[in-house]
Amino acid sequence: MAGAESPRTTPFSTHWGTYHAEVRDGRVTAVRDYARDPDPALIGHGIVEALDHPTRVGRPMIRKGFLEHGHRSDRTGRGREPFVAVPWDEALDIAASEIARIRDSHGSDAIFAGSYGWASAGRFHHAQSQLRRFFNLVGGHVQAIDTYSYAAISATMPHVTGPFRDILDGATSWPVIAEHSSLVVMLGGLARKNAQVTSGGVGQHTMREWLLKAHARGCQFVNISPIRSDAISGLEAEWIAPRPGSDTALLLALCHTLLAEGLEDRAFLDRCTVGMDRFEAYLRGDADGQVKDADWASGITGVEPETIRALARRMAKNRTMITIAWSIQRADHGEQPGWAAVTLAAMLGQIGLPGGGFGIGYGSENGIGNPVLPFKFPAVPQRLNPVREAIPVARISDALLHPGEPYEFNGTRRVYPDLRMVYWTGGNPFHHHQDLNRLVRAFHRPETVIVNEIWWTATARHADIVLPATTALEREDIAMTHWEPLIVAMRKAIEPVGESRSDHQIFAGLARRFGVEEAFTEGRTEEEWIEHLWNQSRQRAAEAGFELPSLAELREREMVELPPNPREPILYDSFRTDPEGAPLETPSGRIEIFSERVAGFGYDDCPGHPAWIEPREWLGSPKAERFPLHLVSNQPKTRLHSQLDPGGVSRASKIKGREPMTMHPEDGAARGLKDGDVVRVYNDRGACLAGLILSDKVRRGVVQLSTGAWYDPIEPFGMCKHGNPNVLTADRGTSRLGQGPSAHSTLVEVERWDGPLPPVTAFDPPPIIGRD
Ligand SMILES: Nc1nc2c(c(=O)[nH]1)N[C@H]1C(S)=C(S)[C@@H](COP(=O)(O)OP(=O)(O)OC[C@H]3O[C@@H](n4cnc5c(=O)[nH]c(N)nc54)[C@H](O)[C@@H]3O)O[C@H]1N2
Ligand SMILES: Nc1nc2c(c(=O)[nH]1)N[C@H]1C(S)=C(S)[C@@H](COP(=O)(O)OP(=O)(O)OC[C@H]3O[C@@H](n4cnc5c(=O)[nH]c(N)nc54)[C@H](O)[C@@H]3O)O[C@H]1N2
Ligand SMILES: [Mo]
Repeated sequence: MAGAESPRTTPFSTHWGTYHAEVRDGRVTAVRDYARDPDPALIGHGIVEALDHPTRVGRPMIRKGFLEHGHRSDRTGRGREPFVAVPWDEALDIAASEIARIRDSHGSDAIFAGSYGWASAGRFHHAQSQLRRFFNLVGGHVQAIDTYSYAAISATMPHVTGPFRDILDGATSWPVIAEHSSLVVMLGGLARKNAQVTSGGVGQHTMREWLLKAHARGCQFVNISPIRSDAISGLEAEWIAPRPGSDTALLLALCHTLLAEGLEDRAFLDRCTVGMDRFEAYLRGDADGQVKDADWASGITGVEPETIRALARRMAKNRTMITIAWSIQRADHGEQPGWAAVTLAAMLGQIGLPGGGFGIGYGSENGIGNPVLPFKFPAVPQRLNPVREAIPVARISDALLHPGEPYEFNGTRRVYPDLRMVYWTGGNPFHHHQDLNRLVRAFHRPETVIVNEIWWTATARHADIVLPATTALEREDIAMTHWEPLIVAMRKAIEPVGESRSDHQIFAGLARRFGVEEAFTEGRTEEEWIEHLWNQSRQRAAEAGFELPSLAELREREMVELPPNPREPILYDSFRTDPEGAPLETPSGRIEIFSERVAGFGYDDCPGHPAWIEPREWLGSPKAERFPLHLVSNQPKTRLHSQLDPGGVSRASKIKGREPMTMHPEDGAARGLKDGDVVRVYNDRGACLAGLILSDKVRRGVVQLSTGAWYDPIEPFGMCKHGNPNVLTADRGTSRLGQGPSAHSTLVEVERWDGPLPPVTAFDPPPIIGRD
């Protein structure tokens, strides 16, 4: 075996699974799935090509105009000017002096470091924790409230059933569903692709097995979604495909049918809810003259009235679990469908019973439905933020473009702060935000933009100062989250690529320039921090009755799995048993079908009970005459958001280098399109190219183009050559209540692209020049 050095393998954890990296000669050459994972995610293998891809940033970079003119540079140069590589010390000096300048002349509430994004798994190197810890030591920063994932529903549910976290952490577990549910009605499906992921790490991907078990026991499934494959194959799910964005109308009609046929559980409604009378008056149409029955809903949803009535009867007859994917609230008036679904579940009277009631986020993440650990792991302490100012996360362009303008949010009146600096780390707003052309304009506003990034993402390209970060495979860490029984010693597989540094090192360097390095590091090395967090974890675990090994032993064993939680949760079971003794954390202590509090806000876009409010953009709106296709920009199967798009797995899915888009064959035929064509997808906000797949797994009138293809405009504000759907999506708050993102309320038209095919350049680094 002379010369054939056998590879070293090191464990690592990602948001999409646990793996071993094979390392030869200082390079990761392959990735192996975790042996105990019954349904490993494809995504992980994409890391091999991405790790040392030419698009790694590698060295600190400064935009040419910014290097020459500082904050007085032409800010429209962002995203098109070349970069200049500079030494670390110089980059950190410039970054620190900009932070100090803006803080001292405009106050820390001129600095936006909300920095939304998924970053990487690993407890210590969590990019945003490091960022906030630093800023909180030097005066604070403007934060972002809530998530792109579920802003609308997490603003709504506290008024209806109590804190949103309780619904996620307390979700009825899969084993209970597998044993007890006889009908699962899935709004937005239970997509296997999405259950690949849990923030913070995944050991075993469990959803598929549990669903197949339920099916084998005779449980039936109804997939309510524009996409048939949102239900896993093998479930024989019935497919109902309402027009996207019309779920609330469907749900109201299901409620109406229950009432009309006397199928509602009056005893449960009387004991456990408030406001049913107001809702009933709405269903009857007392105020607006419109009965919300199945015939009415049929006109809105395109679903046959008899299908709706039959489903309502079936739901009343069975032990029915209603599952709500987060997608359905990432849309105009996204506050409504979840509230309507909870109301329907309350009328069925099965909330708190094994296998009945509702859950929010099954299938959206692997963690939902797997019982959480009874303790939380420690995080890097972020300290207190002296700045109280914060914006709803998805209102970033509004804030940058409209400083000083008033807006409303969940019962409060606020004013957008005057943001002069943006600091982003561990997120990619040029992936995640809606209406990217508008975001480009918004990013022309601040005086200074600093980004820590691993790769030349579009966000890095739109920065003035880019500080190169390491990947999780270039540093030591521990993956641990209360969503997951597996704890993984994440080992450094390779040396940092180029001159990249961990976010901790980057912020320690900035802290030094503010004279607070000691306070930032607390005198610990990275290794000592990891040990410190682990020791705290061992203590917390011990208090909860679990024994964790020493750090050395954890690393020796590579990973440890905590025993399954013996308690299989059933959402709101104690409330159901004793609504007086174990009330919900709502004003009335009960499920609020009508909320006086929400009604008191006086929002016409979010009244006091679930209501059908027409989306501003959907197949039923006048705009559909010009843009007759509804765009579903859902989560990608081959990557996490934009992460690893340059990697092998994601790139193998592309068609002629473009992101694949699925369309119904009849819609294709009507436009003379063929499978494999490159098409131009457009509306009045923007355009992108995509590679066409014709399939009847999508509803007619719908096209599906996943998020995450790296934004690749042909010229500033021009067509994206690659297929990022966010050049098309609308940047509107869901309502004044949630102000969440509403990406799913988007109409487009599609035509064949007959022009010359412009090369995709998103994965080439931007022009980098020497100093003059
Ligand atoms: N149209 C449409 N848009 C959507 C959605 C949709 O359904 N439709 N979904 C939305 C949702 S739910 C979400 S959560 C967002 C996701 O949006 P993001 O979380 O912003 O997307 P990611 O691609 O995960 O971005 C993470 C970035 O962090 C970088 N990174 C990873 N690890 C590290 C690290 O250790 N240090 C540093 N400095 N950087 C690191 C990665 O390279 C990557 O660029 O997208 C939203 N956008
Ligand atoms: N592989 C992979 N998994 C992921 C992620 C990823 O990037 N990649 N991202 C993770 C993150 S951050 C999040 S927040 C979750 C998100 O989880 P979800 O929000 O559940 O995911 P989506 O894929 O956006 O949507 C699920 C399905 O909802 C359907 N849908 C869209 N619009 C409508 C509608 O109006 N009505 C109905 N009934 N259905 C509709 C679509 O067909 C879509 O496939 O996924 C997580 N899982
Ligand atoms: Mo998300």
